[in-house]
Amino acid sequence: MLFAIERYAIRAGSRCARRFFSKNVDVLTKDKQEFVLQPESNFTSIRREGQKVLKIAVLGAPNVGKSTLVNQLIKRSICPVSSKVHTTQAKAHAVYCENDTQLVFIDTPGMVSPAECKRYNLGNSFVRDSQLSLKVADIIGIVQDAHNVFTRDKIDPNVSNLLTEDIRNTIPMILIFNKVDKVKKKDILLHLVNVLTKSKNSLNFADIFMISAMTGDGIDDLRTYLLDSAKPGDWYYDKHIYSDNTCEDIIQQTVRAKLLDNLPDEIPYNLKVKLEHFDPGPDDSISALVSVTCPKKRIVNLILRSKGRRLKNIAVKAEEELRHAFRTPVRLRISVQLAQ
Ligand SMILES: Nc1nc2c(ncn2[C@@H]2O[C@H](COP(=O)(O)OP(=O)(O)O)[C@@H](O)[C@H]2O)c(=O)[nH]1
Ligand SMILES: [Mg+2]
Repeated sequence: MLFAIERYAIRAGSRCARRFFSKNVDVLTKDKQEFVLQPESNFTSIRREGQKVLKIAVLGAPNVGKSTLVNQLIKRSICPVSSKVHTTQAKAHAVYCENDTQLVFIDTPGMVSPAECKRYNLGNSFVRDSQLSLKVADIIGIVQDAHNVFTRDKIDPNVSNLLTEDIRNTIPMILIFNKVDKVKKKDILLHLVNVLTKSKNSLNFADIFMISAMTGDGIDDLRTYLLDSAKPGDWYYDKHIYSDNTCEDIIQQTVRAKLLDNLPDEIPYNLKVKLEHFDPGPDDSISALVSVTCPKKRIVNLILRSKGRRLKNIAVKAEEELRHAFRTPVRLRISVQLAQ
């Protein structure tokens, strides 16, 4: 019986995807719920014996590697990553299923002060999203950049301010040292563990992990730990769903992240990125057209410099990541225009 319901749900899901794929983005934005990445109401009501779930809030200062880590853990690049701060603009759920267990990661924007919100043109979601994600988490992962000598031996004050007494006493926390690939002297890691866990004001961590989200070192162990920590409960999402973001969001955020990586200073924070067209090919491939609107002619010229080589590079990098996100061939075109 369950199988039958599930098969029907999957067929309904793929019909939804087909419907979406055959329309352009204007239609999508009016009816985002239709896209297959979104949870289907049929799905969530299906209960299977033995299901387990775990909701993990991933917290940390900007640029410590939270999104890279979540992408590695779910084996898809759906969270935008760049070398610049504030790549992630709003919280997103990233979902990983293995056997009877579902992990739901909440990738949060880095913590910021109101002054930074203004400087980087950020919405209020930055602080609010992190607070919300804590309230619903079963476990909190605090990510530290083990290579950053300025910040690695203290928990970011914006992070610890979020951890109220109530949260500290009720939700287990784990400490995740990331970027260990860049730490040459490994005894530094031991020193960091002592500094962050042994003083009387230290947070109480259930476990500590040393990982490199970039190379994948330690990721399997961390995933296994989380799978083992899951508790009996209904899955939040159907097993085919891997993000609560729409496809449109994922494409836009990925292009924005590549602009952040490839343009100097704060220029990319002032660009408007919009998915203009999205089309599925007969072979399940995706073609997308993204527009980038610049506030000044000088910036249009900067992006198109070197006979468009820079833009080509941005498109190729974004395409690569989107292929990994959707696990299907992606053809991406980017158009650059001056704001009216
Ligand atoms: N060397 C190294 N770089 C990493 C690692 N994890 C993330 N990064 C880089 O750190 C930068 C910020 O990563 P991101 O995931 O966007 O950080 P977030 O702001 O915390 O989400 C990117 O350039 C990543 O490639 C790691 O384990 N090692
Ligand atoms: Mg991020």
